[in-house]
Amino acid sequence: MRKVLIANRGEIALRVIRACRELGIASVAVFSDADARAPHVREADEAVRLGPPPSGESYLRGELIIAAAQAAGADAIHPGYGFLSEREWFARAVRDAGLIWIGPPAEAIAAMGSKTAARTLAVAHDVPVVPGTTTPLRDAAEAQGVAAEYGYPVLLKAAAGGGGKGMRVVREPAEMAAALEAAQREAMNAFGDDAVYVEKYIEGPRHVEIQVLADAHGRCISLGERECSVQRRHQKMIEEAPSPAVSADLRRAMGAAAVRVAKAAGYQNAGTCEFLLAADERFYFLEMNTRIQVEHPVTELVTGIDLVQWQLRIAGGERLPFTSSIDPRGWAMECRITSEDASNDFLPSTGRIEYVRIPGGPGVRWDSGVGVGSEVTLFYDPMLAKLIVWAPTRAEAIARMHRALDELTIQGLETSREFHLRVMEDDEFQRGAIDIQWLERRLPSLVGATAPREQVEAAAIAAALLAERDRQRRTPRPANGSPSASAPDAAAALPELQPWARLARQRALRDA
Ligand code: MV4
Repeated sequence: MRKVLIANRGEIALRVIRACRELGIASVAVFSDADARAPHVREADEAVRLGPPPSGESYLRGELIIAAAQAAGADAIHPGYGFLSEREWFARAVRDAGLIWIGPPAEAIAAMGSKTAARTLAVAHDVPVVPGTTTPLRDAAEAQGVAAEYGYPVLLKAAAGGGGKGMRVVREPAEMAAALEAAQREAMNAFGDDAVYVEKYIEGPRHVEIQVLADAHGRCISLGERECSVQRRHQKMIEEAPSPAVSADLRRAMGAAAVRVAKAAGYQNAGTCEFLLAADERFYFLEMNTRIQVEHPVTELVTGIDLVQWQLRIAGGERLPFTSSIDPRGWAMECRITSEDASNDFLPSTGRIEYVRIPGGPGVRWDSGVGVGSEVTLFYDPMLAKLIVWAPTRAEAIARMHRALDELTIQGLETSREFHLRVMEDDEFQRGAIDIQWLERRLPSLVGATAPREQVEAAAIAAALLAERDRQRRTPRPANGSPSASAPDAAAALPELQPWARLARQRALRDA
């Protein structure tokens, strides 16, 4: 493999470019008009324009992307995540065009695309799934019959689903007919397929997923789990590896189950098996994600294995040199820094990034697709960057993440930085007492909380400025002007405590 086209944008495009460079492979970026000056375009060896900003006219134009790869003389395509990464037809079209697809075979994508087919495959290979059906429900009466067998509550799910679309919790028989109709309608709208099946509803589980790597020579290993329970409306906000809820024995069992599913699907390349982990330590296979995931860096930091490099090497035919599954070392945590205002129901924020201070120091990794001058629009995902840390223990990883978030400054738009700081300060989060409902439950106290350190710092700075104003009033001003001449102005802004506190932190503490 000599040249790879990256059919994506933002941080993951940069991540792939970096892996290519380390392996001596040339890179070709693609871009929409919104991204003409984006970092991934500047970093790649070459770049090809796709079209106008909307994804449907740029990053989702598979045929155009394949033509661009051929014109550039690329011999492979890496799809990143999202966009075309899990489209069976695209994987097939890339292969049919004589290019290497850096991902699983189209057949493996297809095998995992239907949730009911994936369940059937899991059951056939002794992998636990949530009790339920594997065939589409005909009507409410049939659904009620199944629910009576497993006991309420149950969950109706779209067979073609994923991401929570077409899901309905049903707590009693009387709710069934309306819920089934709603789930079928939503499934038809989202996937063009109204097949809905039913499962027992698991209350308050964790979302734990297993990273696997499979080569083209029959070797498949687990790289352990990621804990992804801190999410809101199916958008993950914080991920970590390992999971505070997973023992070495449980890791072995879940890893073995994930490898069985992957092997049964004829899987190759990097993939992830999603599980629900119940409070009683039972785990249930949900689905397999047939792509590199946003949160892959936490696995890289605890295993020392470069997953994106291995994606490229596996696609090039190399054998995995690891003879067994890999155990984690230390603790890694990732915060997805998004352009959202957590104090305003995560309202997306847009604008030009005016200033960035990137955290650094021991154990800190910053995977970002934006920089000063980047325009953040509503065309794409609001994730600006991933802040990832490693430390020997979970408590030290949390302290390090807090320190790194504290160093981070992004000016020009609202970001999730303060939300993430509040989570790091939360006692339940610190105890690892999280599940998939935790964030929704905890949000009021998280965003309502005062920022203890920032308030104290703001008060300290205010006191210093007032003292300086008093001093200046008592001392004659030097003829050439004094550097603290602006102190009275700043002090006058005191009534606006919140914005002022932020400015005071950023300007006075940092740049003075
Ligand atoms: C479940 C469940 C509880 N019980 N299945 C959400 C999306 C899809 N991947 C499966 N999902 C769930 N399936 C049963 N039988 C709860 C969820 C769920 C969830 C799962 C993982 C991560 C976040 C979630 C948020 C809400 C619901």
